[in-house]
Amino acid sequence: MKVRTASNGMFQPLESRRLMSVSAATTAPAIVQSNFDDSTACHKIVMQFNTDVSASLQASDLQMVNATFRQFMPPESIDVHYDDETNTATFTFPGCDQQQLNDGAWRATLPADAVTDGAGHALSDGVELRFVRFRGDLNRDGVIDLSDFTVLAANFNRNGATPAQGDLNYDGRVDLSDFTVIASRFNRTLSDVVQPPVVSDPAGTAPAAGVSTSPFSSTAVNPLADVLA
Ligand SMILES: [Ca+2]
Ligand SMILES: [Ca+2]
Repeated sequence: MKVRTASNGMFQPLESRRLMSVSAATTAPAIVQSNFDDSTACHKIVMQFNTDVSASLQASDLQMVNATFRQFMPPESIDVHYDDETNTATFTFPGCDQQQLNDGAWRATLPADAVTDGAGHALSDGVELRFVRFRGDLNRDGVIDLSDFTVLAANFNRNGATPAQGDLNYDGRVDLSDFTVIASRFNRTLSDVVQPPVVSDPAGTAPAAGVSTSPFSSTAVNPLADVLA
């Protein structure tokens, strides 16, 4: 590739390495991919960036809301590890019981202005990751029924099993403990199993019981239907 230089007006070749450096300095960082991972006992939210944002990224940049319970997760319950080689941030939840998210419709938000690259450029776009955690719903269709039981039954007494195969308590084996979880929720949906708190203030001006008083609590919370939309 050739570019016109300011010194003599002639086209001159430039090393591709130099061009990449110029591009990186003028392009806003972006999130390449993001997902919720509950395949291990330590639940994670993984976000990969297209450039190094490690200097600005903090665990508290991620805002976690369980919309079913209208609860904000306190930022001190969140931790983050950054992989410099892949520019991947892995958020974990040491403040949660067994480092696992409760059942519910969740929203994980990383605002665009929360993260910058080394040159101070903010993210081109933030991300709002919406997902449902429903223990026992192996095929993730929103109801625990015969389809889920069939998966568990096919793997019963299996060692080295994954949660998707029916190991719901993460002990590596599908057995009666896991069967009990599905049996206790059989033919039920998420809204059947987890009930949002009753809000006594119809105007919605007072926080519901159990709602966190974290700094995020002033942010509007969408109802379940909105989160699942
Ligand atoms: Ca299911
Ligand atoms: Ca198990």
